[in-house]
Amino acid sequence: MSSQSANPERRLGERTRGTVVSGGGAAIFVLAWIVGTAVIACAVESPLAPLTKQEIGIAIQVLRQSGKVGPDTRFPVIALHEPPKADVLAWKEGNPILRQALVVVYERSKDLTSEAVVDCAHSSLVSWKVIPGVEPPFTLEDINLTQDIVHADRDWQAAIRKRGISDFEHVQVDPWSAGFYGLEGEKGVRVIRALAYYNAGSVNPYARPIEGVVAYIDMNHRKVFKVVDTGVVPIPKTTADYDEKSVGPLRTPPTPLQITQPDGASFVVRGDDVSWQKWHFRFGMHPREGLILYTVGYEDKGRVRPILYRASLSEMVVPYGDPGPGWFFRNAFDEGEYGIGHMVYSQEPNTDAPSNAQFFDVTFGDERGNPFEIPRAVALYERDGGLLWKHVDEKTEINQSRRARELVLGWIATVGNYEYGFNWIFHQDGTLDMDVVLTGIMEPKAVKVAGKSDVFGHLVTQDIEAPHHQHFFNFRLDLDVDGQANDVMEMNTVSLPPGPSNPYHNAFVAQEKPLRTEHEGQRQLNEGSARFWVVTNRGVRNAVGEPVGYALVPETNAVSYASPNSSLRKRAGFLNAQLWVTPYDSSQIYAAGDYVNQSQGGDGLVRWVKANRAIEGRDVVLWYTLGVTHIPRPEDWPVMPVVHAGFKLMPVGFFDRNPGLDVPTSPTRAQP
Ligand SMILES: [Cu+2]
Repeated sequence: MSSQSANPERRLGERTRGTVVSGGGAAIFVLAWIVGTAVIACAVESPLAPLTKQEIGIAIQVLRQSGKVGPDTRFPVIALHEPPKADVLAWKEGNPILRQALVVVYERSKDLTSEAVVDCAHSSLVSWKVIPGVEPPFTLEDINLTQDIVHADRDWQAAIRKRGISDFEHVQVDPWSAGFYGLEGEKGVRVIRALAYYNAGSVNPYARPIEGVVAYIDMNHRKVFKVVDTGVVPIPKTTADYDEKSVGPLRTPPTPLQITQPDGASFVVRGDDVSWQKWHFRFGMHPREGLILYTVGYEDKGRVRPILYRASLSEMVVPYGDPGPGWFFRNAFDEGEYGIGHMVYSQEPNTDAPSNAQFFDVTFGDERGNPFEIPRAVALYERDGGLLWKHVDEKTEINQSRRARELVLGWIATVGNYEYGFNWIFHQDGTLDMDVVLTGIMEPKAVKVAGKSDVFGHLVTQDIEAPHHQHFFNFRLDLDVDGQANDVMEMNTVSLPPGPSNPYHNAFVAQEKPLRTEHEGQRQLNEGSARFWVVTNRGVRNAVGEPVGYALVPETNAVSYASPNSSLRKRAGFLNAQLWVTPYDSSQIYAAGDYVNQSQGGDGLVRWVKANRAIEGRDVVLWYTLGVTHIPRPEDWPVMPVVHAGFKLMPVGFFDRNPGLDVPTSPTRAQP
C-alpha cells in the first residue's frame, strides 16, 4: 500500500501543522514519565484525545510494576478512560486534564479477564476489577495463531486431504467467533471456529472455499478439539481475482477531474478539535468503537449551541441465514468480538478519500501492550454537496441559488473478507448524516452441483453461492440539544377519518407523542406513518415559541429474520427495536454489553431497560439500530460495489429559519 500523501499527516491529539490557528490554545503538559533518567512529557490538548504512545507505555508499565500481570498476560483493549461528562463540559483550555487508561487484562492459563484503570499522569493504578465468566474480544495474536494451530492438527489435515489438497501452505484459515450454543466442551474455554479456503494460484482466497470443514479451537490450550466434516463438496475451480490484470480489458477512464482548494481547506483542526462552517466537534479513535464523535455543536447568533455530546458505533452484528453446520454460528459481532476500531486500515489517497483529504494517524496498543501506529486511519475532507437551495422569481427572473459544501470525516475497517466505512457528513443546513459504506468480498459457499444453489443463498458463479445475510449496526447517540434536559417525541403522520372535519377526505396530521420511559422508548420503524423521533429541549424556545429540537430520521432499514428464541437474538437484543432511549449513564456504552465474545445474551440494552427509568426532561441517549438485508447478486462478486446505509440527525425547530441562508453565492477567495 502506498504511503504517499499530498497532505500533512497528523496524529490524533497532536497539534496541527500547516493550519492557521488564531486564539492561542497552549498545549498542556500533563505527563511526566520517568524511565531511568529520561523524562518523557507529552502534550495532550483535550480531555477526550485518544491515548498517546507514551500514555499506553505508562499504563502497561504501571500494570507490570503492580505485580498483577506476568509475561503471559495479554491486553485485548487499551483505551482512553473518558473523564466524567460534567468535567469535560466544564473544561476550559488551560485547565488540568484527567488522563486515565482503561485496560482489559486477560490471563490465558486461567481464562480470567480483569479491568484495570491507570492514571497516566500520576503513573498509578486507580482500580483493578476481576470480571468473572467473560471472554475479551479477539486479539491480533489469536487471529495470527489460528492458522498454525489448525494446520498442525491431524484430523483437520485428513479432512483436507480427502478433498485432494495436501499443500496446506496454500490453505488460508480464517478465525470466526464461536458465539454461544451450549455445545459440549466449550464451557470456560476460549473458543474460535476456523474455516478454510484454498488459495493456490489465486490472490482472492474466497474464490475457493473448502466447504464442509470447520475446526473448533481451544485457544487457552492452543489446540483443535473438534473437526466438523460434513462431506466433500467440490472445490471451485475458477479464480476470482479482481486486480486490473485479472479483470480483462479495462474501459477508457473518464477524463481527469481535479479538486483544487487554492486557499487550502476551510476547516481548522486544533488537536482533536475541528471547526468548519459553523460546526464544532472533536473526534477520537477507539480500538473497539472506532471513531467517536464528541461535543458537536453549531454556531448560531455568535455562540456554539450543543447538539450531541458523544456518538459512536456501539455494536454491530452480521448474521447469516444458513442453518448448515459450517454456517449456523456465523454471527460476527465485529465490534464486541473483533474490536472493529483495531481493524481500521490506512486510507489510500485519491481513492479511499479524495485528493484534498487530510489524514490522521492513529495509535493503538497491541495485546502485549506495545503501541503501534496506523497511518492515514481517518480522513477529513470537503466535497461538493450539490445544490443547497434555489428559487427563481418568475416575475423578475432573478435566480437565487447556493452551492452546498459538505465536510466528511471517515474511516474504513477491513474485517476479514469485508469492508465497512463510516462517514459522518456535516452539512451547511445543520444536518448531520451517518453514511455506512459496505463493500469487500461476500462469504462464499461451494455448491454441491454446479449451477445449483440451495434456498439459503444465491449463485454468484456456477460453483459458488453466497448465503443470505444481514448487517446490523447500533449507534449510540448521546444528544444534548441546547443542554442536557431533553425530551424525546415520536412523530407519526396519519390520515384523518372522513367526516365533518375532513369533508374532502384529504386531511392528514402529524401527531406528536412523548416517550416517557425506557419501555415507551423502544420503538419500531413505521414507513407508513413516516415515523421519526425528535429530541427537544422545552427550556429553550425557537422563534415560533416551540421547544428547540433535533430529529433522528431513519432511512432504509431492516428487521431481523432470526427467531426471537435464537442465540443471535438473545445476544444481540438491540435487534428487538430500531430505537431505544435510555437516561445517560457513563457505564452504558455497548448495546450488547461490555463482553460479547461467547456471551450467552441478555446483556446491554435489554438488561438496562428492565429498570424502566424515566426519560422525560433528562439527559437522554438514543440507540439506533440500522440494518441491511443482503440477498447476494452476481454483480456483488467477486468484490461488491459499495452499498450505503445510514440515518440523519436533522434540526427541527432548532433554528429560526433555514440556517443555510447565509451561505454566500461563491467561495470567498483570500485577498493576496
Ligand atoms: Cu453483505
